[in-house]
Amino acid sequence: MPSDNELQWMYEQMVTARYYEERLQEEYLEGKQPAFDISAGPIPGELHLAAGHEASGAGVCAHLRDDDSVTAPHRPHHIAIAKGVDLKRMTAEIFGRETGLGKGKGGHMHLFDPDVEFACSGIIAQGVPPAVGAALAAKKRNTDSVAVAFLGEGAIDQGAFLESLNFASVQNLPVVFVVEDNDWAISMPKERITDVRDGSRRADGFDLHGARVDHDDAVDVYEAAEEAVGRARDGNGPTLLEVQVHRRMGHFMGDAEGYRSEDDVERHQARDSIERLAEVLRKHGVDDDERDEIRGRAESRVDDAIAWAKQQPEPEPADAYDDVFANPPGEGSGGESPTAAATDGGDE
Ligand SMILES: Cc1ncc(C[n+]2csc(CCOP(=O)(O)OP(=O)(O)O)c2C)c(N)n1
Ligand SMILES: [Mg+2]
Repeated sequence: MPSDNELQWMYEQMVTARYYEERLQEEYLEGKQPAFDISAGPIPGELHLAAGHEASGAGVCAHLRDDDSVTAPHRPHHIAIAKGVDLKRMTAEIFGRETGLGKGKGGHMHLFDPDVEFACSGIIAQGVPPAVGAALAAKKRNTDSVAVAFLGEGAIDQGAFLESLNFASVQNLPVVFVVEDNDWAISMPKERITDVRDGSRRADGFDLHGARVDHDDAVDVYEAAEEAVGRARDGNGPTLLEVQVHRRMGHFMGDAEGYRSEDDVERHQARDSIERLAEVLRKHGVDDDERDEIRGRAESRVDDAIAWAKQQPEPEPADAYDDVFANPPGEGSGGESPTAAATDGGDE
């Protein structure tokens, strides 16, 4: 059972993530209507929200230190927040600003914060082999840091994931694979992806530990992750942990969800892990005022981060290729530099 401090910490991460995404939603929709123009407004591009996944990020990251590595998928905010990613620079990145974590070039699916060893990617299961690499590095350096790879249940047939399970098992690496099962991969229901309802059973095929948490209860996730992260830290090898979460919203902002029945939406919205944790806090003597104080602190932090990010400068177009190519176009590779294109009138 988490301590009272840990319960409050998890609650704070979860309400921060939920409120952060509510605020991002408002910003995102600005300028996108009436015909949904994905490139318009202060947050251009796609936006995948994780409302209903918060218990998984908080329950797992409660056991991690700054030097533990985390890789996350395209729905990363709740995990990034719980891992301690710099909220201001993360927000600036999402708004495409110069002072963002990736100088505004990555957007919300490509957040990298080396200070807390966090990375995410829009490519499904992409983060799994790098997490295994980080675990191998930790083992070779004789440190006790661990690596955690988060992925969606829609990614569990990726070859890279299955190869990673095998390599981690055979090398006894300090890594935890966390599958967030929200029943959907865009419009594809889980039963059309796999006949294995309990994804953690795949661990058996590689002789590693497997566990499943059947509902997005932060305390249950905390306890399952305590065992998995502890096993990794103690040198006792990898774990595949599946967590049932709920996708309270569409796959991405603007998803009309024509493929999804009303019942399914209601079912996913009925289970709110934040409300469940509030109930646990109540039972542990944390009264309404104290919970309001936590929420208030979380909301001010988010509001400050968004206000700060919106004041940050846009990147210079001439810097578009910096940090992107090893041999930038126009510097000996035969291509044309963006600066030259801009002065020539370009070839758009
Ligand atoms: C290699 C790869 N193939 C396809 C896609 C397109 N794609 C984006 S999200 C997604 C579904 C992901 O489902 P899941 O892993 O369950 O995560 P969820 O969105 O449910 O959190 C797909 C197929 C991609 N990004 N990368
Ligand atoms: Mg999914």
